[in-house]
Amino acid sequence: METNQVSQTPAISPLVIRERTGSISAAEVISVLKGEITALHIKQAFSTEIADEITANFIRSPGLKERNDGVPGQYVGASHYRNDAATYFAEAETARPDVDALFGNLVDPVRGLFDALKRQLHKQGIELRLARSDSGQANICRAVSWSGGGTYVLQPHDDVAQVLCAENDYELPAVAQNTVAALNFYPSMPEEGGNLRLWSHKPTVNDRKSQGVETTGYPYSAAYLETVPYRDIQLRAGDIGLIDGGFVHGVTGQSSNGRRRLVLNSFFGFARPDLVLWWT
Ligand SMILES: O=C(O)CCC(=O)C(=O)O
Ligand SMILES: [Fe+2]
Repeated sequence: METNQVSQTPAISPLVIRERTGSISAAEVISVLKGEITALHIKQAFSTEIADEITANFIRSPGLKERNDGVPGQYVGASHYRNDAATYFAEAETARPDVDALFGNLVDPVRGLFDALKRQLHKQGIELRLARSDSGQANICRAVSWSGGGTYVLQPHDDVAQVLCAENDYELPAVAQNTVAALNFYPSMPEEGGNLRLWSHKPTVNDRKSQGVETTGYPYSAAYLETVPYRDIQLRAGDIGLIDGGFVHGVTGQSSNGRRRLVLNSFFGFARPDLVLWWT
């Protein structure tokens, strides 16, 4: 009993948050990868014209689907979450034309960041590439509009459990030993809410076990997080949020009328000292 209770008291890890307006730099991205920054919030990082066109393309996409994996939301693209590698990479291949079509004739800002980071890492002798298997390779991003009701449209979770517990046929589990960086571009945001809430806590395997979320990292209860300080990152369309996905985070409730919230999401991290993998 005693030890159980101890393991259920979340340890506090400080948040290092950098917020500014402008363009994201590869050097800052690498600081997140190295665990020096917990969250990087770049305001007005891409134009509202691009943001609006991506949003319009998402809404009319023939590839728009309802998630059926217990996390409420609509999406275009593929998620490795709770999928074996064969399923994920096959879905990624099928969805690629729909993901590409989100950007129409635009210069894709996610691809722009991927390419810049690839060049920067290459100078340091590090390869950046999409995760892959015999059945295909990951897409550059997936687009998601969360639709949970109540306090959170996306419940508090971490992004590491799903990587650590990815099956053997994935290249990904090695990345869970390092920072799992979660990259989010926001083409559309509601009038109110929809902010990214980041708790000062990086769960361990034992923490996850105690909460019954060992393989998913989702969702952490309000009771578990009660004593943990948090910060809200206030987002607007055109912003980028890059976080250490090992910290518990979630998306706050949003106004239900008006603009919907849309995120372009990708994950990346070191699989080896000379290899960074990128997936969705
Ligand atoms: O939508 C967001 O701001 C965060 C998304 C997220 O945490 C995830 O996809 O794991
Ligand atoms: Fe997440």
